[in-house]
Amino acid sequence: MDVARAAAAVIAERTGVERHHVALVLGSGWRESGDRIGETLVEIDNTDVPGFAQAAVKGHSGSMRSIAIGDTGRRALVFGTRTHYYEGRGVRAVVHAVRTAAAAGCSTVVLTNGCGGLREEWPPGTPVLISDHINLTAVSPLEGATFVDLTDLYSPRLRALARELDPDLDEGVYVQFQGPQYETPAEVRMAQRAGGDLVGMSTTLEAIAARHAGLEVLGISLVTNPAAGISKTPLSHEEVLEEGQAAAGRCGSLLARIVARI
Ligand code: 8IG
Repeated sequence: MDVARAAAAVIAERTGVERHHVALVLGSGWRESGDRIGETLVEIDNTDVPGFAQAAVKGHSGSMRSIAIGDTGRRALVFGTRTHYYEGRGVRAVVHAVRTAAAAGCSTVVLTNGCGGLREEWPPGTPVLISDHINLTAVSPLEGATFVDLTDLYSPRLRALARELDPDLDEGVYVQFQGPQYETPAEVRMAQRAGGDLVGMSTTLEAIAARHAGLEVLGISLVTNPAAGISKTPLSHEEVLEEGQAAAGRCGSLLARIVARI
């Protein structure tokens, strides 16, 4: 938490504002959407902020931005990249952005990701609200006897707001695997039988840390590929980036309208 406070202090100094209100973490396929949230007032290199590392995944930018939310005077803190658990920097590094957001004054975090879809009615390019999760990483960002209730972890209030803005939005259960390899078809079948709808390599650890830090959480996945065994073709990261660009219109407008109403 001390590193998060140090990070928030640098953000306050560089942006000239005491606090930010809403934080967003942009996952695979969401970068262009992030450009549509509002006017970027300040961009800060991740390497200038304590605890942040350069982007490890192609298509993620290694910076964070302070964005004006309309003319409300409110600010969004947009992280252009995230640290994944598979990078091996430990769980604390994975949830550092979320803890920094809380230390920077945010009361809400919007966690976005690119993921594999388990439902045939969700072709690549479909955004899906996360209604709940299954954390298969076998780790937690919480230490010691920290018994946090995760009922309604993904805010029913914010999900209702998102569906009001885009009535075609579906919801689903996100299953986090450690990665970095994609699932085997057998693992995808397991996720299906366990009640999952989406498979990915992020978000659940961040959501847990966010709840612990008192943040309201909204999770939105962009289905960028059918999960292994559901698709006929092998998975590729290029496909992920292409689908993100193709979906930027719908996803960007959704993000902008949600942030304006949070
Ligand atoms: I983008 O099919 C993206 N991320 N685990 N499985 C997992 N993570 C992903 C996938 C996928 N697609």
